[in-house]
Amino acid sequence: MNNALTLNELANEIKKQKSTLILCHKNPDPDTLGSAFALKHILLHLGMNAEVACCDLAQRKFDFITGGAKLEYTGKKYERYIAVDVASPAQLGELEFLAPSVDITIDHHAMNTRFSSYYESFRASCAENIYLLAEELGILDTLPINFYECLYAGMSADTGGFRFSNVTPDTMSLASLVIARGIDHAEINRIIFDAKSLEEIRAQKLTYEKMEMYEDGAISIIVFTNEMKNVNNITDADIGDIVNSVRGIEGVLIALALKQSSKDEAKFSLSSRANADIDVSKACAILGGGGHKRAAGATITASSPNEARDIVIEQFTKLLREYKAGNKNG
Ligand SMILES: [Mn+2]
Repeated sequence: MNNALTLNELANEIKKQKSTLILCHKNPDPDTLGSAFALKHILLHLGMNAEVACCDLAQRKFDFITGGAKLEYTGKKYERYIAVDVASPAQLGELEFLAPSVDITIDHHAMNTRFSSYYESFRASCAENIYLLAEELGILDTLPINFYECLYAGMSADTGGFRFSNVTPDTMSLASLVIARGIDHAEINRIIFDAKSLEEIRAQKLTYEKMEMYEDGAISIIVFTNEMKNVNNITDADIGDIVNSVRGIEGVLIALALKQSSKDEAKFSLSSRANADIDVSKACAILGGGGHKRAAGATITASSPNEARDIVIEQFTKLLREYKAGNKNG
């Protein structure tokens, strides 16, 4: 049954002694990884066997969260499956076939499809929910420092270093409690935001060369093709947050990144970000995806990169014009 769990019910479920596989979303970011490994700390502390799996490799620089674990799904059977920061079965990527086995989802996406029993709160990060769970279990003082490093990584990453509009007084209060545990928060932020591989820098350079602007510079888009990746020795992990490069340009209200799939050249994964009060998840929903109001995604099927771009630009141009018309009237 796909019912909503209260925090207390979630804690009671978590306490049941079951071997557990924790699932992250594809292209794993510090929130899904931090939530998963923090939850693993909780389960280990409660005396259970727990592992984390993801269809994609985590970036090496996130070893401080994963401990360098491979995250591959081995086919081993577990008594319980928990998805963290996963909004829909499709977000499991190649592990989507495990979606029917998921017993509990812990998430913070407003557009979660509730594919299992779920605990959700619309906090800025999923990591905050894991903190609340540990608090409910009464074990905050007994968890290792790495538990707090994992949570801080998730909170900081999903709020852009506590700069995005999703930050609330609750976010800052929780971050304060996490920092009080003695973590090296400056080093975590340096790793997340400043440490880039040479390949990531090369991808960024290419992005600034190839990006296109629409609607008088209010929409920026980069279409990252397989050819661009192959010629420049760039992997999908290197362009994970490339949308932030086109988002930083003055005057941009909607930033878009389309990445051609390395496995299926007719598929393009779309990331969208809003620099104003524009609900980009609406346009993504029309395109078959979803996400948060100011950060959402979808997968586009098209016969060429240009066709994929045109499909996306059409929807977001409409969205932008609606926003501008609304501003004029209001
Ligand atoms: Mn998240």
